[in-house]
Amino acid sequence: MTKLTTLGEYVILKQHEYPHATGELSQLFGALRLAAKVVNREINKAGLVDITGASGLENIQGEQQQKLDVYANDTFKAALLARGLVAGMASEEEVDFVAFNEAHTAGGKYVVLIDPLDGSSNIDVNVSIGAIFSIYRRVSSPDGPVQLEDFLQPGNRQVAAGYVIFGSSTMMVYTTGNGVHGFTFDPSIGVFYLSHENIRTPEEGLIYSVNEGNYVKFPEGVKKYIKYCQEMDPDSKRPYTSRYIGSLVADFHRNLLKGGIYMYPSYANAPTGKLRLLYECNPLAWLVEQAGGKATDGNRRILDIEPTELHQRTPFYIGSKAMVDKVEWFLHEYPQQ
Ligand code: P6P
Repeated sequence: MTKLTTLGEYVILKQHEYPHATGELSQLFGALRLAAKVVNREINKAGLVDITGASGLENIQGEQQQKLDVYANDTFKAALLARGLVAGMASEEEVDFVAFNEAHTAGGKYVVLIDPLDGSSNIDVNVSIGAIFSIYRRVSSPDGPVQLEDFLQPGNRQVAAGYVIFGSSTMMVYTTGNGVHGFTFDPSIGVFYLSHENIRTPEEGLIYSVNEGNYVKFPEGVKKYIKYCQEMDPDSKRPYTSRYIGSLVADFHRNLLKGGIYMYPSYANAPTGKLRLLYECNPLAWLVEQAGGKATDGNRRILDIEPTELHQRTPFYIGSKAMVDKVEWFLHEYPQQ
């Protein structure tokens, strides 16, 4: 007999495990859950209504903003604002952080950083995409509006992190520091059911994910590691399998469950990599560590990087611990000339 536990019930059941649990984090998850359902509905209709395709606008990154990017950003923002627990939000789709200064949010003790729809260039070709979120307690005085310092905290200070993957099924995967738990959405009744409790990622994986089209630009150590993955060595089950969807949440989710490594190195035209530290790398880094994996920039633990800018990027190596250790070895053995 399987147990039917919803995301809402599970968060409340487990809230006693949060330090200083006051039920507020549970309420915050309610906002994220609601927004995920609303965005999921629009994504599922995307092929049917004129909401796909470019919005004609650009985001802070100068990337063509897809209409669903904007819709997802506004939906998460509205849901978080309504709860009154969040003092402000930073987003890939917002130039600066957004202070929630309304009277009912002034004392909000949390800030949320989000990539509301990562991989959105895949929307029109029906490839899985995702939302990634990261939650901190604010550090500035609750008597005043939220400050930049509330958002520029290292990933090791997160109180919750997770993602929603909008794929063949929609799932929410999160951690509050007590393991990683996955919930699958049942659209017929509009609930997320616990489907993957205490996710552990295999210490060794057989999948490597990187855009090999950039091979010639990669650091020497990355080139050597890719060749290592492709060598014939049955004892170590090589060659590995190459899988790269071009949608971070989809590649990460598959590797989390099956084992594997995702790499987005730095190279000449991306000297600090492409992925953003605060709302892409930090939340996924905490999740993978909570599941037994590892995440670095090639030298440092992602979660220990002290942020200096809201939209700063970082080289990103994340996944099965033995695989991340191995690429780090190659990076140190073959330092960039
Ligand atoms: P490239 C999507 O734009 C994204 O941020 C991630 O979802 C994805 O893994 C990566 O960029 C793909 O980048 O340069 O390989 O197309």
